[in-house]
Amino acid sequence: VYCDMKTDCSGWTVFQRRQDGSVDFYRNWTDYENGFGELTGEFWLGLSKIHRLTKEGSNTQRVDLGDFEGNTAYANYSTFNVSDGSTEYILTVGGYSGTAGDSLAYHNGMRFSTRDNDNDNHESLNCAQHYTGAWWYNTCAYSHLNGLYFNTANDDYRGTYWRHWKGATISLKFSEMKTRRNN
Ligand SMILES: [Ca+2]
Ligand SMILES: [Ca+2]
Repeated sequence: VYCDMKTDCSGWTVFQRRQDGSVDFYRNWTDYENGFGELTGEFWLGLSKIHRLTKEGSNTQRVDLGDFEGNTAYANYSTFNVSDGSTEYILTVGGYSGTAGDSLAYHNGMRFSTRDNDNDNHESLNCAQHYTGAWWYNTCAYSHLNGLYFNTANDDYRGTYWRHWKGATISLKFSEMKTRRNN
């Protein structure tokens, strides 16, 4: 079994991590397309790579979360893929199981949006600018793991949150998003 920095021996490829606020996640379309950060620390792997990882076969996504009190939770999606750049990286997720609650269903079928490319469903707002993040915004977000990183459990809609676990806008300490091929 081949294992490296971004693919552990269980076959998961991590494509997002937040843990200490060391990397700025309020970035433009090109950065989200190509990726940024450090694979050993905080990073976004890149939408084009996430598309390539999920375009064939069927894939699972797992989201691991941690709060500032030492609690952890996860969300597992037995269906997961991200479309290509020509369709602005539409998210497809389904088959939820886990302990965090399903805060991605609201984003199923949405295109990705960044501050300089508004593809959300909110007619009067640029969700990425308003929420200071980048996500598969609807009108706007039930989960927001690329938001601002706070060092406490702030109640701030611009933060990194997962509505069905800690509440609509309570900042998390840790997040990791990963995918692997279903057998
Ligand atoms: Ca667009
Ligand atoms: Ca909009």
